[in-house]
Amino acid sequence: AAGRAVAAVDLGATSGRVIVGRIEHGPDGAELRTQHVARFANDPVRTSDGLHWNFLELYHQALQGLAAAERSAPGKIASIGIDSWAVDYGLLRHGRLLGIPYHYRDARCEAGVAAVHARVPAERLYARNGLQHLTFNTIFQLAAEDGLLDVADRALLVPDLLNYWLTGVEAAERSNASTTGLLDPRSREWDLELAEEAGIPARILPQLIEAGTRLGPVTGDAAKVIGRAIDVVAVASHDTASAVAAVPATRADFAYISCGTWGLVGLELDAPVLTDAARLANFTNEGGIEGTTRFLHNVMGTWLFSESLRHWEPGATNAQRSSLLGELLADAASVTGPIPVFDANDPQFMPPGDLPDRIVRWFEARGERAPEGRAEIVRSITESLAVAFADAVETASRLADREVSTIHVVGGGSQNTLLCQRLADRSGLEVLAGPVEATAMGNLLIQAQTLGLIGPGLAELRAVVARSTAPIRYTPASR
Ligand code: LRH
Repeated sequence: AAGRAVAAVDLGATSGRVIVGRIEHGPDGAELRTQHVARFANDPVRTSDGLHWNFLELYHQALQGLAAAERSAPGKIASIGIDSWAVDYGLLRHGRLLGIPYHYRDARCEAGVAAVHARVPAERLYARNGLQHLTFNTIFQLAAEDGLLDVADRALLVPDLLNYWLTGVEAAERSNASTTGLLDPRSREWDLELAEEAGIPARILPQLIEAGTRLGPVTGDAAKVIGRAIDVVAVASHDTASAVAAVPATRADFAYISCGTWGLVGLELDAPVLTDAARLANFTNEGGIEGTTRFLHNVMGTWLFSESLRHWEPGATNAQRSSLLGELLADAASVTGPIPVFDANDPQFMPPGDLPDRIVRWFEARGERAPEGRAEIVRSITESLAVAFADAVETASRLADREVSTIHVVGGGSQNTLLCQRLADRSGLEVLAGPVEATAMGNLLIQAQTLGLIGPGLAELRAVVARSTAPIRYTPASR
């Protein structure tokens, strides 16, 4: 295994990165060392028919990043794994893409919700698929395809589509398939009966595979661009699944928040919770590795910051915006007096556009004092996220009847010290923050397990992360 490395392509809703990982042997066992070899923006594009991902650009950047990975360790990269945000897909016919994949924030989903609910009531849908109602769940998006399903012979989720372009293998990796609304959370098989009821042709659903399946080498032109025909491994291709796998928990009674564009707040369970109470609390049951369930709630997440900054600084780069956010958070920390708190779960914050204005109007509509100026708005977002996160942890613990002693925050949002401290204060629980790159680490370590570079099992994967990074501890302020 000497010198062997693995490469992760991790696509988030605002940026993507390619990271190379190596296993080293530390005093207590295997550790993971990571190196960023590429970072790129993910800027969606609006055309006359709606909001799309700049999909070819993402593929191009992934290939360039993988070429950089190969150059960084010539001949050493043993495999490649791809993960991304969930739910979005491309439709194909005879292997050809039938349109530019839509962004889940596109407004067309509403029509799909009405179409599906007319055939399958919400209660029945939850009993079958266990998913929190989000207008963009794949089942609703597919129902909004307006005739395209008559000609399509395949739907591939984003990482599966990229894997297909790289290797020619069509498959649906299960963790991400669990976000479509067409997978049975108990059997982990496609629910073909539900698909038929919802008017979705079964033929478009590809064969399901487990994370850790070897798909085969990169072929054709892609291999030339990368520089070598490296093997592709299907990882836990839902970014949240990879992030939760890489939570450095050392005990069982933890909650997690995978905090990026979205804040995914919940518990890891052995089985789905499909009760009416879980449905009404809008909790989801997604599938993780080793048959685990991600029982969680989607909270708006760092989108509230990033979309505000996009409005304030339209011409800035991602890097400029994140350094400005750092300054605003420092100012926000010293804002005194009562901080206005809004409902960070309110769907009106979902579409792109002037977010600070929507926040101000949220308060005005209720006759409450709205935050004024950038620093107070940033503080109000932070406080509102902390409240929503703490609520979701408490609700998860109640619905699943499980004690929680620690909240692990991973992902980009774990760098937000004000948010982590306020979460500890609001929840009364210890918060352990980091790693920032949990998703990429989960991606890399599932490959490392597939190749036998580390031992098998989720517990070992977590132990590697825990040995490789030291989370930052936040304790609740005494009240
Ligand atoms: C986070 C995420 C989340 C989904 C959303 C669409 O990136 O995958 O788990 O709900 O994107």
